Amino acid sequence: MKNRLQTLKNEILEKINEIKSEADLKEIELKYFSRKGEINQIMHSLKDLDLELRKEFGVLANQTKKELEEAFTKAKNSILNNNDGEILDVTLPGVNMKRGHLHPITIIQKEVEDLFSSLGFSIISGPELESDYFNFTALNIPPFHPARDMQDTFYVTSAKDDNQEELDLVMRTHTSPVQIRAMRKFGAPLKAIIPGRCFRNEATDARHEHTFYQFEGLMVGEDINFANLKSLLEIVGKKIFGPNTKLRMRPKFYPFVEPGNNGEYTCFLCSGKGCKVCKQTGWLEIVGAGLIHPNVLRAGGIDPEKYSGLAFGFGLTRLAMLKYGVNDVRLFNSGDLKFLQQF
Ligand code: FA5
Repeated sequence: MKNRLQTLKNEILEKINEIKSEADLKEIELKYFSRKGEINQIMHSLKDLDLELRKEFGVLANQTKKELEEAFTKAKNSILNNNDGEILDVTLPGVNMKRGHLHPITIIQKEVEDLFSSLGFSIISGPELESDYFNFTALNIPPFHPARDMQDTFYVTSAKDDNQEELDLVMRTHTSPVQIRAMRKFGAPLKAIIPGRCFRNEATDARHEHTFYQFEGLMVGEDINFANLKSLLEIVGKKIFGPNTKLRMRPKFYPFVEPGNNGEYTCFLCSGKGCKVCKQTGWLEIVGAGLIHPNVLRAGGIDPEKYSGLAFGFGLTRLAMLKYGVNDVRLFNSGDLKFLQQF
């Protein structure tokens, strides 16, 4: 009995090693592992043995059967899946991948980029960690000037520039420093917009975030004037808020423009009649703008006697709030899927 068992074991292991196809599998399964297969026949014949022998061979036979079944299952999986042990059912339906979509601020940014590209503007970007010089001084806001108080700033430990000189770094408070970088890099004439992230040390509330988006517009050339600025801002307003939108410009001080103004559009919700969104005024304050100050042109390496320029800065995050009727700016950075899935 013992010999018969050992011979059968050797024979089956040899056959398992030679399995090459599903047909081989079936043949071996039928011959050895089926209900009437040779292994079961041996197991069956145990009952004819004496009690003592049955005990001894019973243990051995069960152990051999288990070993052979495991070897066969492994060979079977390997043939069926061509992949050690893992079962692949190609008839199962695929897993449906959830697709994301653009963030609402990116949607507005792309709309604005499309508009300005169609008007011949380039789209450029600049660093978010900026030197104090580009963020303030070059924009006609010298150190210790009270105008620095208009933007509460995150100052960052100073670093050294390429010439090993100390640099004071700030998280840029607006996209305006890229005006200087663009003028230095491309010279005049120049037409560009600069969308990007800005940072201010704000006590945050429904309208103020520490991290928000702006987009800057800049046009430098001969005879650029206030009429050019007004018509550009009118085009943007009509594109974003609808064709009946009107613009009004009221004086406002920004050190880097002269004259400076605040651009306001008729409220898209009440068409200028007065409502909650425009605080009953009929107008929405959206954009700071003006003609570029001669000192700023000079800092950008451009001769103010020959060239003039216009510049404007929109709060992109505020545009998204108005367009989508979002009443709290902090939702945009919250990562809250219930909020984001609405767009
Ligand atoms: C500026 O930042 C100027 N650089 C804009 C400018 C550019 C003026 C070129 C003239 C010429 P101001 O601080 O007003 O200006 O910000 C512009 C817009 O950014 C605001 O109207 C507002 O929409 C948005 N903004 C400012 N601070 C925040 C904030 N904490 N959270 C969200 N949006 C903000």
